[in-house]
Amino acid sequence: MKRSTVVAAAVLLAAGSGAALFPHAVAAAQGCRVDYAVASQWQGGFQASVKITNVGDPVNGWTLGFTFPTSGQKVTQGWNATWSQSGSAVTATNVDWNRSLGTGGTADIGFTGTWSGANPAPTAFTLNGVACTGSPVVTTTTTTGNPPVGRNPVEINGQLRVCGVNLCNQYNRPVQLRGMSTHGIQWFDKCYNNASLDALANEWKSDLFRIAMYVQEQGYETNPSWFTNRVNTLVDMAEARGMYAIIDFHTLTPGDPNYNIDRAKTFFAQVASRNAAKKNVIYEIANEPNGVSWAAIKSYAEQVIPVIRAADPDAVVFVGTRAWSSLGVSEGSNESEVVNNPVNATNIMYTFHFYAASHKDNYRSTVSRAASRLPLFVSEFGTVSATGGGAFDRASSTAWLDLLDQLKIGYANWTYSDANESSAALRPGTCNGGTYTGSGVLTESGAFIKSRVSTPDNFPTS
Ligand code: IDC
Repeated sequence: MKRSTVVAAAVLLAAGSGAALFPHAVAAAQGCRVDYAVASQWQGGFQASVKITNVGDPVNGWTLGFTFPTSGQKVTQGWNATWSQSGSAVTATNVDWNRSLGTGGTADIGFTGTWSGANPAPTAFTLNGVACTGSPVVTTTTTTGNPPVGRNPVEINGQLRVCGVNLCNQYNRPVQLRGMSTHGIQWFDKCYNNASLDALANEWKSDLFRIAMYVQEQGYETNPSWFTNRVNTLVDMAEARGMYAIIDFHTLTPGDPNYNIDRAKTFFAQVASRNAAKKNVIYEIANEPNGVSWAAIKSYAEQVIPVIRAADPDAVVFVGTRAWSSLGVSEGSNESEVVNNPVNATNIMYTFHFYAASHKDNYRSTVSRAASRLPLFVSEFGTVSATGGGAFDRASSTAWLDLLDQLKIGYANWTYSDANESSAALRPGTCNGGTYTGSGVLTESGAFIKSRVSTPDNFPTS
C-alpha cells in the first residue's frame, strides 16, 4: 500500500512543470581547493603531491583536471588515483577507497613526472569540471639536485644498519621502511608469485616483504628443506623487485623460543650463508615470544645471533620481545626490562607488534617512550583485533601509523594474503586468479594500508 502511494506521488511530481518542484534538481554547490607541491625535482624529473579539498557539497566519485604549462611536462607514474594525460591536459580519477569526499574532505594523490626547460606549476585545476578557486594553489619546489640514486628501495638504500635507535641506509641516514607481511607460507603459498609480488613492488610501492615462516602449525618442523628453499626463493623474488626481505622465524605456540632453538640454529645457518652477499635481507629470529621471561628470550637471542653473524656479519637482526612482541606490556611489564638488560649484540632492533582494535593508547605511549631508548621495528601489525579478525579500526590504525611515521619506525602489515579474515589485504579468492592490481582485489583494510604504504618514501641519498 505504502509503496504504491509513493510511486504514484513520484509519477505525479515527475509530470509537474519544472525543476523548482524538485529540491534535488537544484544544482549542488561545487567547489574545490588544490594544494600542489613539488616534493623533489632533479634534472628532467620530479615528484609532486596534490592535495584536493572539497569545499562544496559531498561528492561520490571525482575527477581532477589540470593543465601543464609546457609541453615537456608529463606524468610518468601516479598513485592514489587513475591518471591519464592527453597533450598537456591531465586527469586523475578517484580510486575506490577515496571515491567519496564529504564537505571539507581531502584526497592526497601524487605522481612522478618528467620536465624539460622549466617545470612551472599546472594551471586550471578543476574538480568534476568545476574550477577550483577555493584558495590559491601552493607550490613548493625544493632544491634542484641529483636524481634519486637507483629506482627502488634496495638500490637507493643499499645495505642497512642500525644507527642509534634508527635504521639507517648506506648514506647513514635514518629511513622508515613500510610494507607487507605474508600470511603463513604453509597455507597461503599460492599468494606469492610473480604477479602478486609485481603488484606489491610496483603498485603498492612496498619497501619490504616479510616472509612469515611458521615453525609449528604444519610449518618448518614438518619439512625443513622445503621451507628453507621456499624462503630463499621468496628472498630472490623480493630482491629482483628491489624490496627488502624479512626472514621471519614465525614462532608463536609454544611461546618459549628456546623450544625451537636447535631448529633456529640450523635454519639461520643455512639462510644466512646462502643470502650473505645480498643487501636486502633482514633476519627476524623469533616472531612472538609469550609466556616466557625476557631473560629466556635474551638467552635465545644471544645463541642464535652469533650463528647468523658467522655467516652474514653485516645484516640487521630483529629480536622479538616479551608478550607477543609487545615489549612486555601484554603481560603487565614494559620496555624497562629490555632497556636495563639489552641483548649483548650490535646491529639489532627489537620488534613491537600491535593489533589496532585491541592495542591502543597505553601501547602507543609505550612505543613513544621506548623509541628514544631502543631501536624498534614493527615487523607485524594488524588494523583489526589481535585474533586477526573483527572490525577494521580505521581510527586506531591511523593513530598508530601517524605515530610510526613521526618516529620513523618501519612496519609490515599482517597480511598480504586472501585469507578469509579482516586482517587480510586481498579479498577471499584473489589468489585463485592472476590479478593482484587495482582496487577491486582489496579488502577495506587492504585499501587503507595500500594508501599508506604507497606514498613516496623520499629516502635521503646524501
Ligand atoms: C593468525 C592468523 C590466523 C591463524 C592464526 C594461528 O591470522 O589465520 O589461524 O594466526 O596461526 C599474531 C601472530 C600471527 C597471527 C596474528 C592474528 O603473529 O601468527 O595470525 N597475530 O591473530 N600475533 C598477534 C596477532
